Amino acid sequence: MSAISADFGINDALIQLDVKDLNEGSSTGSNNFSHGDIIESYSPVDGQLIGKVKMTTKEDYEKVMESATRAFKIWRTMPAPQRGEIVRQFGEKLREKKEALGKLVSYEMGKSYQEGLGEVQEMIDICDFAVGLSRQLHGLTMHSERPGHRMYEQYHPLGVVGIISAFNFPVAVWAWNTALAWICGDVCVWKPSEKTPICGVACQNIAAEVFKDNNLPEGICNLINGDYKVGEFMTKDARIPLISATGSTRMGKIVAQEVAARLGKSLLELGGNNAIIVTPDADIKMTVIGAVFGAVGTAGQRCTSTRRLIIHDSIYDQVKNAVVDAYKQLRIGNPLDENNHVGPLIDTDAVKMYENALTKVVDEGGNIVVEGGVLSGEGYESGCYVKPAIAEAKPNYEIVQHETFAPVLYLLKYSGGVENAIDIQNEVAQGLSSAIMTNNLREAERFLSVAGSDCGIANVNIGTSGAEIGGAFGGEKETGGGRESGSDAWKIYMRRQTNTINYTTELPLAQGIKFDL
Ligand code: UN1
Repeated sequence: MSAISADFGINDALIQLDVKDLNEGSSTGSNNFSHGDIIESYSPVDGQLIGKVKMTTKEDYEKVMESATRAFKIWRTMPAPQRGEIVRQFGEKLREKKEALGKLVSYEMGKSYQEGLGEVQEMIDICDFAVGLSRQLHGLTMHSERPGHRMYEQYHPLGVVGIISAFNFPVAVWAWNTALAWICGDVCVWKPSEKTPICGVACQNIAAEVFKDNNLPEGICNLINGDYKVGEFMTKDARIPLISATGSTRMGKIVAQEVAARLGKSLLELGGNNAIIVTPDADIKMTVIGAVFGAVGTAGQRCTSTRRLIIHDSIYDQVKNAVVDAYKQLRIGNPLDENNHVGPLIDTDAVKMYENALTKVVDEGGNIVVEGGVLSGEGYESGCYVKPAIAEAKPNYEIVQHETFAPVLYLLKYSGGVENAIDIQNEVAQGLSSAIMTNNLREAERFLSVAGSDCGIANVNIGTSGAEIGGAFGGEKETGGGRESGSDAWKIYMRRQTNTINYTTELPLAQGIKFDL
């Protein structure tokens, strides 16, 4: 194994987060209800067992729901700015534990330590955002058509919010949901990915401590463990008005149907197939940084990872050569070692999908320009380390239409005007993130116009990944249509009520209807 650079090692982190001797799920914060089969978490970094948790059985789940429902009745009556104060304290705790949690994220998920820290930073940022928002949950006041009447709208909490999150952002996506849901007055039940359960326990511990310190009920924050069957407890449960789910489009379609069948609401953040358009007016140096970080950062396992570069034919060779050269600098290895750029994939199933994608693109006529492959030998014992690969392809290849959660970048060529590149970009089923590299105002504005990118995120002169929490995050089409984190995404966590108050002695009806008795 390559040496871990910081003095503060993974063991110290596990101790600080109270997940060191996690054995059979004995430490899931204050509400440890799970008694089912054991899930073992192995690190993709070195293949070592990190800890074990127990799955949540149906009976366990019922206890969680009882606790959550009870807690909601108390939490919802607390003024929103006071709830904001609790979220502020949670953000402070995250600041204290940033290194430890960042390290655990890196070790359990496999992203670089820097990215692990960045993920915890997103949690801190959303807490700050939520604290301010806790004084701004405002509705509108309208003019009534009737004299002596006042009409306005207000927002109330929904109740129990169910959160299903993915392995690739094992802590931040939960925080985006939970920080907002909490200030809105909701309580949360969270099922993290069964691939990163220890991150879930660590977060639960941190949050539980804050609620305990403030003499608040433990059921405001709840953790359940398990696979999709445990998720189903929530998606089919009419006591949960909102399910926020992050993961594959396949999973999202099932969740959407189950939740819709009981007329619940769902907030879906699903697959992306994100492209950067590179026009003749692009700054090549910036393009290379944006494209390489977008394609190989988090080993290509972000929803916002760059999967396609759509390059104008006049600069195609120049851009291709610059990106290929940059790939030669990439160091692949232990993500806790800050010298490395690329860590492992999450597991060997992900490695198989990566290999299949490379075989498929060649079968379809593609041309590999940066060779892929699975690494073996010292430091790569987990079998999860792969080489970031680049293939020249055609936009209509089946594999190019598909989201492969791995560092595989497709180079596509366009000719003529920017509208042709936009057409290629929009041809896929997914609609999360998109970018254009250009110094040409007309091209940039065209890309952002109604006839431009059809994605939830459209950037100019930055890459597709690394969205800030202040904006609404999410995408269209098969990405699911949900919006999380910033802007007015809070509204999905609340129910809107329209109130009309008559302060006269008459009872005039709306629409001028006469109803004399
Ligand atoms: C995800 O991959 O599910 O924009 C979330 C980004 C991050 C969030 C990604 N802020 O890449």
